[in-house]
Amino acid sequence: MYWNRAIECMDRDRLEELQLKRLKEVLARVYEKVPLYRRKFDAAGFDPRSVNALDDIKNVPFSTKEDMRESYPFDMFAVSLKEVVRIHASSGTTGKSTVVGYTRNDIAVWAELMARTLANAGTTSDDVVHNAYGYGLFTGGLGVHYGAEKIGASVIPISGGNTRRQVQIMADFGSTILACTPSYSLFLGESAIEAGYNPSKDFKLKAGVFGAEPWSESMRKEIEEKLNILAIDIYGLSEVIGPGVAAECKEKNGLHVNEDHFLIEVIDPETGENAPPGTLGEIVFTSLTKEAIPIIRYRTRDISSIIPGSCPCERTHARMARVSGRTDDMLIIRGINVFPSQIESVLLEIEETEPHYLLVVERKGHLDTLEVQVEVDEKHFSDEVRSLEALENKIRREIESILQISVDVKLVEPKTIQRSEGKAKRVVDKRQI
Ligand code: DLL
Repeated sequence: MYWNRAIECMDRDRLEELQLKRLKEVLARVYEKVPLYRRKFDAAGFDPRSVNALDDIKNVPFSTKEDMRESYPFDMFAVSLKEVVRIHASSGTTGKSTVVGYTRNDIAVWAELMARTLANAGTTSDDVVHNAYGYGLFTGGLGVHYGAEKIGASVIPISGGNTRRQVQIMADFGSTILACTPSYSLFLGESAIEAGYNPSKDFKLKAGVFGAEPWSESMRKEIEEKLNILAIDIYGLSEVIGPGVAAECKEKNGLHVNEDHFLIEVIDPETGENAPPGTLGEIVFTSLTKEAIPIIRYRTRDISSIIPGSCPCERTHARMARVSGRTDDMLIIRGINVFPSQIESVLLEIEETEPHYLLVVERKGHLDTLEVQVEVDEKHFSDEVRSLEALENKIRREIESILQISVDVKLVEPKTIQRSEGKAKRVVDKRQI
């Protein structure tokens, strides 16, 4: 099902004409309005007026998460705050988060793209959308919300957490579309069974839109079987717009990128050169229409490829393969982006611990857990058990206040965490997805 067939199945030549027109406009706009881009363009000797073909994008300098951090909070905005109607944020690599803004028009575009995404899963105005993505600074909750309202579906803005209640509401309200992270959908299914429900009989669910974290074909199979639904993969990132950047159609053979609004490239992360279609590399996006915070050749650190050939659904927009990894050390735990450096910065502030730590990530019964093991210094380790417990609690609270997810902290004896001669191994990810 299409939300906007004319655009989604647009003739490619016309689509590329539209992209080129929008690319020229956005380059001129950021050069004028955002000092960071002006500096970058000037330093690289790039004149935005020199772009005459889409391929000329390769002459444009990249932008990165570091640029966003340096511009914290609003320096990459191309409009004044007066024109911004919404602010979202996601984790940064250090204490500072990555902040993004939306004008009224950006919100309208976002709603349109999320309507397309939800329509891909068959959502219509007859549906009840159970939206268990988090509402708040995270873009998942409100992104799905606006798309579902645009379609005219009935939205249940349940947000995350309180799983027993979610299960009951899903059954009582007759939710038909589930929106949440793929791991949470399995946890919901399992909790429903534990509570005595039979998801195939007691729920009216027909499809789910799952994303915000990596998942696999085998996980899709499990979700589809357990919940008796169609499960599609949806992708996005705050810097580009949030969810709504790309989504699978019912063919489930790649995620159609909303190319009328975003230009996608795949590059070799080492050389920065464009990679040929079908080759894995780092995904780079340029937003073509964003007003509040346009991003130009933004290096996502996500690894994927562009799938050559056309899709039987007749959509002409390029398809990207499901995201298979990252070029950096970002972890996604229960849908929340976590950088080891965020935890490190907390540990470094704590006098009683040594700067040796290990993060152990596991998936226990479909839910991710994070254990932070950290060495206590010699002096404090001889202390009594009670004060060690108090220290564990203190560290846990500080980390939780920064990450916004629960963690376990385990203090270990001095010199027990394995030392490395090269790059320290800080993370053990035992999840198999
Ligand atoms: O996770 C936006 C989103 C919300 C997407 C709801 C889909 C559904 P951020 O918090 O900024 O935004 O995190 C973006 O999450 O760079 C990827 O590494 C990862 N990610 C998002 N979707 C997928 C997916 C939202 N379908 C980061 N598969 C991205 C794999 C994903 N990874």
